[in-house]
Amino acid sequence: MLVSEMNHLSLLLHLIFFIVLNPSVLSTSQDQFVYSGFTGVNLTLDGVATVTPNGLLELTNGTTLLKGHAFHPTPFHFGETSNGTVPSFSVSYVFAIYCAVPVICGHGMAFLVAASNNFSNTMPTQYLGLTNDHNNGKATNHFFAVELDTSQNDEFKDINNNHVGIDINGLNSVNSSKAGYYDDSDGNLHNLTLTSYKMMQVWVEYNRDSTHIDVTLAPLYMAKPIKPILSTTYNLSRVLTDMVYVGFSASTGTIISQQYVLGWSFGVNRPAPTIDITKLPKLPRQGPKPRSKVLEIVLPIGTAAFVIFVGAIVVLFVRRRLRYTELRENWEVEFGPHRFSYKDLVHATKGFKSENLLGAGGFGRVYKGVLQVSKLEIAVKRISHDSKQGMKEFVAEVVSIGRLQHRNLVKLHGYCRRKGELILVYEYMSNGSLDKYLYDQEKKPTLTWSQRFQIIKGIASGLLYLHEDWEKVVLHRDIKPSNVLLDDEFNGRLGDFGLARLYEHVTCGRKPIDRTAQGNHLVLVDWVLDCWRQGFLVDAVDTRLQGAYNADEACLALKLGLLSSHPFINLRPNMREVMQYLDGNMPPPELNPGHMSFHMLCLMQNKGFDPETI
Ligand SMILES: Nc1ncnc2c1ncn2[C@@H]1O[C@H](COP(=O)(O)OP(=O)(O)OP(=O)(O)O)[C@@H](O)[C@H]1O
Ligand SMILES: *[C@@H]1O[C@H](CO)[C@@H](O)[C@H](O)[C@H]1NC(C)=O
Ligand SMILES: CC(=O)N[C@H]1CO[C@H](CO)[C@@H](O)[C@@H]1O
Ligand SMILES: [Mg+2]
Repeated sequence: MLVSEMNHLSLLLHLIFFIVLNPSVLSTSQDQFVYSGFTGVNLTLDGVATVTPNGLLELTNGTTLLKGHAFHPTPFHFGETSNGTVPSFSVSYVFAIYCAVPVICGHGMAFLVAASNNFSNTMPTQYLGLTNDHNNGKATNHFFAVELDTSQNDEFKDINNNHVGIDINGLNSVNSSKAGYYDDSDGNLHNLTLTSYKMMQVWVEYNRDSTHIDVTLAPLYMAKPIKPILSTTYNLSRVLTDMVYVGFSASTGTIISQQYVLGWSFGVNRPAPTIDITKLPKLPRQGPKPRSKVLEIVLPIGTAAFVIFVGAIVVLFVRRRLRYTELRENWEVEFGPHRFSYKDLVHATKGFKSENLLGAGGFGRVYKGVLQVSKLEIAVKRISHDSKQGMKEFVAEVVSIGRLQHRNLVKLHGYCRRKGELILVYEYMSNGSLDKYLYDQEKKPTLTWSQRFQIIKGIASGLLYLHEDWEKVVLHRDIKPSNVLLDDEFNGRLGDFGLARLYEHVTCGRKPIDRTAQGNHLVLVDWVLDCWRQGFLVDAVDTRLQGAYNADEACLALKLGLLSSHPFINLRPNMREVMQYLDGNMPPPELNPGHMSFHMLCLMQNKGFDPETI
């Protein structure tokens, strides 16, 4: 009575002791055990076999030509039943094999039941640490093993390099089968790769009565398949003795593989207890070092950001390039010094801002700008011009005009060309164009007579220079108040000369005038008549001048204007004479009123006037 109570107490204490000290051991007794992970488990290890800190039983460690053994520390007394018959037993374990080079792997591992736990006299390589070349297969070895063989050895008549075998006393398997399992639902064989480094479970069962040995294999998380992958009949009573050790053996050869056991259970005369697969330790990561979690997140985002960044830069760059693209041709090389870069002009005009717009005419818009480097004030005229035809000649003329230097001409600094566009860069005229004074009465002050007369003289002098002093005859052809510009000293200056040529046959709508001496006069006539009609003649009655003008000068201007447009060419004064009259170096000409019929005046005022028709 007392004895049995004490037994119960010690059993309970035992249980508590084990459960508290070693949570992975759920139950242990003389005829069964189960380890779901090996943390704190007392195993008898030799060779390179170790239990890792997180509870993995590692049989070999990744170094060549080594072996490792792990045994349950205490033997099992199989001979209890006295007649020496090996009892039924059952084992299950979870394993994984890592193979660095999947096509050529190390030799594998074995579960074994043996009379001894001393395997020091064995060899690594193909012997799996079970035997050596002398004792392989000898009855004195007294072991039964189930090999998971991952290399094919012809000397042992291996069927392939991925098989399960039943070994008695040696490595020439009694029976073997390629690794796999039979599906319970359809009975089909599914292959498994032992070296896949996937966790798999093995069940080995020996039946004492039938002497059947069944080996079943399945991926982890799969219930034990009904049909074993390998079955054989072998009376283990002829192999094993009264006392047996159970454990694992593995070896590496010249090629490395690593064998891990994650969980293990064993039962004598009962099924092996179920391994709690939720408690199994984690396998170490193998192969190339994986990227860290941070990198896994940061890298794609970083890459995407980088790609977007580069894309944006490219887009900006291309846009910038497109923004500043110019049209340059070989023939322009000689005009290099007169060529402006579009980029400079964009910067000078603050990107052609509307607040820099000076005005728009028949050819395009004119912008005020300041060149960044020289601080030179410029007027930039953008002319849309698609045709390439005549462009070379025109640019040549622009450049030759650019060489003109006269105080009554607006200097043409140079040009720039883009697709469909010609850009001319002029000297900036701070007081704008004459039309502003003649028509924009509110904004601008009324010009005094002396200012007006100075302007007339200036323009006449500018025209004279264009006609006579310059080696080339340049015709203006487009004289009108908006093309008479005023500098800071209020000198009249001619602008836009030569430009009409660009549109000679296109858009001007004006009859081209002969490049003859007579033609020159016509130009002046146009202008004087314009002034007369729109400005001076009106002013004579206009209160703006309030009679404050020199009657002689006004009369002279008028007479000159009319004379210059005299229908009889030989009666017209030439440009030099006009200049002399204006300067007062010659007495004013007499104007015969008889010559001035109303009809003639009409003729003279006709801008399409052609001398040849008279
Ligand atoms: N060099 C310049 N300096 C200052 N302002 C200028 C200059 N050139 C032109 N402008 C201004 O820009 C306006 C537009 O000039 P633009 O020559 O394009 O037209 P327009 O003279 O009216 O007609 P057209 O196209 O027949 O010459 C002018 O009215 C003038 O006020
Ligand atoms: C494996 O164990 C052997 C013997 O202890 C040792 O020499 C070797 O460095 C170990 N290899 C690795 C990869 O840890
Ligand atoms: C009438 C007029 O606007 N005159 C101006 C011409 O330009 C100079 C210099 O910019 C100014 O000082 C004048 O007032
Ligand atoms: Mg103009």
